[in-house]
Amino acid sequence: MSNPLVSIIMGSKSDLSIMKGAPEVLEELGIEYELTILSAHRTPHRVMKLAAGAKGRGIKVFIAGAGMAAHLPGVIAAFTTLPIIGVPIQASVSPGGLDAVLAILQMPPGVPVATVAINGSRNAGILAAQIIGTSDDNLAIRLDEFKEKMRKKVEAIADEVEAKGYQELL
Ligand code: RP5
Repeated sequence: MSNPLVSIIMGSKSDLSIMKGAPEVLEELGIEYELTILSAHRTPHRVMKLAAGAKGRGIKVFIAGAGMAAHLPGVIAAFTTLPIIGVPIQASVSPGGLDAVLAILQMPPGVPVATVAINGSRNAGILAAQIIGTSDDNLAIRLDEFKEKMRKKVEAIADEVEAKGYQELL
């Protein structure tokens, strides 16, 4: 994409199937992004270069997903003042994803990273859109429409369960 506003990074190719929720929702909302696979531990110099140069390239928000000792979002935060949304990923050998949650949540004072739920890449995309939407009126309208669609969908289910009883929805 020619003018990406969101930079999506994940620690491994094995994270892609979970992280795809972020680019998917950004596409739904019409927001340009870049996406790559870089590791805080395996490719630290390239992470540093990408993070340090992002602001100059017009990036507004980072979404960084990693599992296990999930240092990627925090390492990006060390090199930029752009907001970073961390996605804790439940890796196959993880104790329920809590390892990544704590690694991303427990940033030292002065270097924050926003954190979504375990495997919450779609919410990370929506949050990135909402951050950008604070200074983009057209996007703010698209976000209102997005929420409205969600409201209607949930209300349709409420109407259905109220009319038919819960057994019909099982
Ligand atoms: C983390 O370790 C990655 O983000 C991934 O979630 C986990 C396992 O990585 P691989 O061994 O699958 O490359 O760095």
